[in-house]
Amino acid sequence: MENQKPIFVTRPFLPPFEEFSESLRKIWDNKWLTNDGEFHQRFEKEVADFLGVKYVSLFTNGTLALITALQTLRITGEVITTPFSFVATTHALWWNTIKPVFVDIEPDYCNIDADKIEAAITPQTTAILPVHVYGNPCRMDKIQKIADIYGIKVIYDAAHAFGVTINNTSVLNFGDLSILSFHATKVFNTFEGGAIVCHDEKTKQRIDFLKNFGFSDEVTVVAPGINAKMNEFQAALGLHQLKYFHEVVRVRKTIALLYREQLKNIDGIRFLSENPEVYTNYSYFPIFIDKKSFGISRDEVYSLLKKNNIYSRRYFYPLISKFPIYRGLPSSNIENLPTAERIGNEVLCLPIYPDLSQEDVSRICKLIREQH
Ligand code: T4K
Repeated sequence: MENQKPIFVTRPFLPPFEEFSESLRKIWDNKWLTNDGEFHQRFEKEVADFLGVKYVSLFTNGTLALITALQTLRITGEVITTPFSFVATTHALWWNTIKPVFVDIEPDYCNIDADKIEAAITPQTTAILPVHVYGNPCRMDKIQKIADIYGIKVIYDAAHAFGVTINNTSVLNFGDLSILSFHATKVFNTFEGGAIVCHDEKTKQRIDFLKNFGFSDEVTVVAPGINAKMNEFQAALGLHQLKYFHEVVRVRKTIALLYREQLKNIDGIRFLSENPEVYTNYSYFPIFIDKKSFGISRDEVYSLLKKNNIYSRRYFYPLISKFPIYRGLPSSNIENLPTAERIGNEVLCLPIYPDLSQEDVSRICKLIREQH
């Protein structure tokens, strides 16, 4: 069993190579490799239409999109955010010399607990930076209400939420800005890549200046911008990927349902809640293992799978608030984050990607079930 091929938590979906090679040939012939080329212009428009949003600005990755989103709205002081995310969420604040203020999460979807945000607001708070964790939407109405009352901005880290809709509307239409990641490990990838979604042309223009060193024309620099442009190879891949997205989600859903079926009614194993108003993208398949009722801990299950060449991941453990850079913050105190602490110790993301066979899913489930 130990020589079986490794099964990773994810594998990128790629279109047939022949399709992409046609685009590669064009890029080679044009010798236009980056800086708002033909593929970039097309992808930017097509992805906005596909997602049902007004404006998209493409980025070379999600982290630079996040850093630039904060710059776009001139966010300073303190920002309320979640400790249960990939570390890039909080790093984006650090890069803007903004103080992160962590608020606990709710257990159903693992998103920031909207009921706890208000108590964390101070005169220095200028924005809320929630994450649609695993692609499940935050309580956006409640969050917007708070933002409106206090006159602060909302930037959604929607790195996991490509294509996710709630009541048939893209989650990206909420808040002031949202950012996406098109990293290789994401449900929609352009090798690396990312985007900012905004709702008006003026904001898009500012974002586009900021991602191109701050240039507004050949000789004018309006802000200390950065280089975060998406190149033609990434954009060309994105165009091909769009065609396959819904099929990719359909296959991922089949795998998710299989896991739910084969791991159901086991004491000590819990799934994420499901929201019938949401079209989700099944970007991750987390389970939550309660050692007391299940018998062994999450880490023991993780190690057992690893021994069998199955590489599940503990997204998001450790909490961001535990890293040395952030653990000294008052809001990192464990008493402030009891649910995040518990979930961080219970979560295990199981492999999910289009090429994962049903036999492999069954083998993973069997290994887990046998521990109970
Ligand atoms: N906000 C949130 C909420 C995020 O989750 C992320 C990124 C960001 C912001 C920042 O967006 P980007 O700047 O990344 O666009 C991965 C990704 O690197 C990261 O993009 C992602 N979140 C995070 C949740 O996961 P690792 O360190 O776990 O990746 P890695 O290299 O261990 O890959 C996991 C598995 O995927 C591998 O075991 C095998 C497979 N894999 C990976 C790559 C890169 C492949 O099969 N092929 C590949 O090319 O961070």
